[in-house]
Amino acid sequence: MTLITMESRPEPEAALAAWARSLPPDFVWGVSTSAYQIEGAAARDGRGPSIWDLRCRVPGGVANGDTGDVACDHYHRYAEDIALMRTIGVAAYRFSVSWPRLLPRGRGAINPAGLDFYDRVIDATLEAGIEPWLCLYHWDLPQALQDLGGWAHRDCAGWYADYAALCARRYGDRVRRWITFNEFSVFTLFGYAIPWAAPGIVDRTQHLRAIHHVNLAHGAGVDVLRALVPHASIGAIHNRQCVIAEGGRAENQAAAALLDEHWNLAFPDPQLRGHYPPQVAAAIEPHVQAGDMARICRPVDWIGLNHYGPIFAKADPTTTWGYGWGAAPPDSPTYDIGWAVFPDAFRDELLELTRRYRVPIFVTENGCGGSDSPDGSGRVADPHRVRYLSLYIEAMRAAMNAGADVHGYFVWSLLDNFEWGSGYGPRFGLVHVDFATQRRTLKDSAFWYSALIGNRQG
Ligand code: IFM
Repeated sequence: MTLITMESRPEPEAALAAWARSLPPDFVWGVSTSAYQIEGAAARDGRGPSIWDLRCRVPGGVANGDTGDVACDHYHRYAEDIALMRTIGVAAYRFSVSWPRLLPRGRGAINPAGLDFYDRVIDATLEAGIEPWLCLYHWDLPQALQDLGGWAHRDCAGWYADYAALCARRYGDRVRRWITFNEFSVFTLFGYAIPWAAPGIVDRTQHLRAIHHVNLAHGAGVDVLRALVPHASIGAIHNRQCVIAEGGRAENQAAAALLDEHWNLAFPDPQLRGHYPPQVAAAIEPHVQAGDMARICRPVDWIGLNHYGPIFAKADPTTTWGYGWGAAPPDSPTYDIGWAVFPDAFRDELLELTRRYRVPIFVTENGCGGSDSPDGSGRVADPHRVRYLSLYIEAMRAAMNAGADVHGYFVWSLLDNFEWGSGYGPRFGLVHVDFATQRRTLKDSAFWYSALIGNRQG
């Protein structure tokens, strides 16, 4: 690893650093990853194919024809990656388990090598003094279950519950923090209505059924975890970003309202308030059975918020739901990959979540994609990410000062990784990965974050 002198490291602003130090000791500073995005070893040791393995083989499915076959080779390099987390000084590591690594066909025969892998990850994380936060689902459905209908099939909720029980029985002795799903609305919308993700289906009915069955799976997962891991602290991760009508124009308002329901409300509202938002409720009604809302609305201990910036909607009659992705105002601040930078929207989202759902919040993802690369000395300077993190953590501070019930913050991501349909183009890591050599280099932002959170390794 390249050594960078103290003088050259970016430092957090004094006021922000002092605030971070003043937080209660149980405020959680962490980093996040997900299985398909980092593990690689896609065909090793008995792992079965996931919907993303197939998506990567669809022409045009992923930029540059990239795949998660090797990714960051975390499957073999997890110890090095955990050592990097220790160097940064995080208290928590959110990762996901690959369902097809444990159950190659989604149900039935168990793959012992897959179970062993997460034993090793969990044990090494704990040995490093870092708390593992285990997410059961970050988008990599076993392909064998997709062949049966995937999330559009009501039984998928039961298949998921069985998988959750397997994880709970195996890891519940060491893992306290459990997450049922990551970003419900992203994988259902982009998987079943707008074909930007696996399985690439475009169908209103399947989208509605997927929404409902994923909600049922969440509820079943909470019940399984409560029953099998008595000390579990259980949450679900929601992506929420305010939806703005492109150009503020009247003809885009209806599009923004419907996208807001699909993107921001269709999961947390039924899970935490017991009902769907109005337009979704009307459309989904044929797929709801007696007792379902009680099955979905199960008490959780906290919710996760994944937030990057606002999104923009425009009317588009050619799409499944009549809305499309709009553009940010031309003068908006954006980062490298074109996403809008609006820290005030993050502050408002934290306050709105607190008001609407009244459960503790962890920011489980926030971060900045770029095209970082090492300079001649091997240093990876990423001032855009340092600035982004600084602005957004400052916004979190403002939200907390105004009453937002926030208990932790995780950067997306520890490593540069497979960014789904964008392949390996956008880099989100605090750690640069040279995908040709798998060499890891701490970026300036890693040093900055380490200084902010009070690196235990000092
Ligand atoms: O890489 C993704 C992650 O898998 C889910 N949340 C957003 C990140 C950046 O796009």
